[in-house]
Amino acid sequence: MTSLQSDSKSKQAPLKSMALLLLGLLAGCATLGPVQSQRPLEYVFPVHADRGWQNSGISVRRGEIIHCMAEGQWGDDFGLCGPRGQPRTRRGNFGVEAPANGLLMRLSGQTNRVYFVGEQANIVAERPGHVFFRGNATVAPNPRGALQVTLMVARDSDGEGLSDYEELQIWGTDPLRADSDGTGFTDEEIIADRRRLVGEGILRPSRPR
Ligand SMILES: [Ca+2]
Ligand SMILES: [Ca+2]
Repeated sequence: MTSLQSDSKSKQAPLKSMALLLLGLLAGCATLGPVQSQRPLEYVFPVHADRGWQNSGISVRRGEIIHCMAEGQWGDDFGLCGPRGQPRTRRGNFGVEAPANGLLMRLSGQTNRVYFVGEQANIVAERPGHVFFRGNATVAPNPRGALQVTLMVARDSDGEGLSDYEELQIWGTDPLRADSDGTGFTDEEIIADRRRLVGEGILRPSRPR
């Protein structure tokens, strides 16, 4: 390794530490309040195939993790399907390319950021607002049926992508420090490897789609 390469690498560690510190400070500003050590409440409600964007009535703050699970069947005269929709027919009418009749989510006032939920998704709220859902369909012949959606909203006080609840109750990391062990990697980055072994679990944030 040349001295130039070595010098460049040694400069990256403090830069990353500063970035992690800034991440924690910004998250702290965005999510003022006590650490959430209890499992978040579950809200269950229907989302109907024959309606447009439907307000769940649940509001979130920026930086919170929105955990969605859905089950049931809906559809139209072309057939019924579950929350994943019809994988062979994709549509992009709402700002996201997703299977037809798949379950979509967005926040109020955020028309240009729509997420495909499918059966399960964990989405970090990029802004405060109410959570809306609908099916990925515009004009459908005789839309019918409804999905049952279960929603949990979890605080992520240090903003690294793991909820306070999971950090305290499952992983044993510090919910107020993005880099609990000072290795230069966020807790979420370190836990990601363990998650690959144990499965999706709950409240794992998805990357933006
Ligand atoms: Ca966290
Ligand atoms: Ca943490």
